Amino acid sequence: MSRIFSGVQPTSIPTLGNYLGAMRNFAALQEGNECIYCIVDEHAITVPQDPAEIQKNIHNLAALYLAIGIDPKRSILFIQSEVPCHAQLGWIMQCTSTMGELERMTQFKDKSKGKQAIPAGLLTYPPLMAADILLYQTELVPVGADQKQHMELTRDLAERFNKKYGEVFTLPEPYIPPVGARIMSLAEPTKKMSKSDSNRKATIFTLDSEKDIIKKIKAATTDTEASIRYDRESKPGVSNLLDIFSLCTGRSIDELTTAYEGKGYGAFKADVAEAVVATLKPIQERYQQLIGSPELDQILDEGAEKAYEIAKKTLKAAEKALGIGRAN
Ligand code: AQP
Repeated sequence: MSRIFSGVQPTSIPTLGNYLGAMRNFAALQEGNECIYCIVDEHAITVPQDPAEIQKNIHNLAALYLAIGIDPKRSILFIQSEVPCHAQLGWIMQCTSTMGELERMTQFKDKSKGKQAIPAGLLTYPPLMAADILLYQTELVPVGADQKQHMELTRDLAERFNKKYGEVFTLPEPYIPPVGARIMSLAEPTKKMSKSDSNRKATIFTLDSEKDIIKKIKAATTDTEASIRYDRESKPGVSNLLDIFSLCTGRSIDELTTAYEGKGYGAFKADVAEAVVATLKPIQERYQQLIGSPELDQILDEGAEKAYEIAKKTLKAAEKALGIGRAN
């Protein structure tokens, strides 16, 4: 049995990338493990958010977590800002990090590129993420490949703190799936699929209608070769669709390329779209039953209480090790 922690930002409706790369594993990992899942709203405000919009996204994400199979009887589901220990340990982790290592983070470089005034929170996002994970003495963190560098930093910070002040934190391991860890944009398949992509055609959202899914996949960028084979370098669009198809059906890439030999992109895309619709439909149906339910608030209240009980112990131990407050 392992302690699992992961989070999703309520920056929009989660994408097919968020689902296939991370959230799908959240549900599977509940079997035999102790899981804690978080709506990381403090991470979301590292870039400006509309208050009404983020409020809506928090509720939508809570319902979606349950719709993908997170069982609140087995797992803890809560909102990051409702457990103040995250911001508190986040500060301690900021004081454990150096500017140099934070400036080297690829996500910081990407998200700050071209910005006149860079929010300081974009730079200090990784120490807050480290705090999220370390507060729960987490052993395994299911994430997509884009979080690998932040996971390495989390381990470095935990190790640095432990060496200097004594063993407070468990060193977590990332759990990055072998396939699906990086679902690419449908419009620019050399770039990852993202919630905040301004081109809405680039991204499939988990709550997209059947019509929109079909339309977006039909318009997905491929190439002029007209052959369905897997090659991330020279055929990123087709390879991305093959990954999506394989993950949605459980059929291997080899099986799919054999089955579609000699067939055109039109027929292939139609079948990929059908597989995506079939994967998302049951989630969307459960989501519709849950979204207005008063049970949702109760689950989040209980989740925050349970999370706080665990988190406060680690925070206290870190403060005690540092000698701050009257912790001794
Ligand atoms: N394209 C992707 N393929 C596979 N996994 C992905 N993840 C994100 N994009 C892909 C994984 O989803 C989890 C939740 O992501 P997040 O909400 O914490 O933020 P993110 O990684 O920054 O995802 P987005 O969609 O790109 O959001 P925005 O646009 O708001 O920044 C993580 O485990 C992530 O690895």
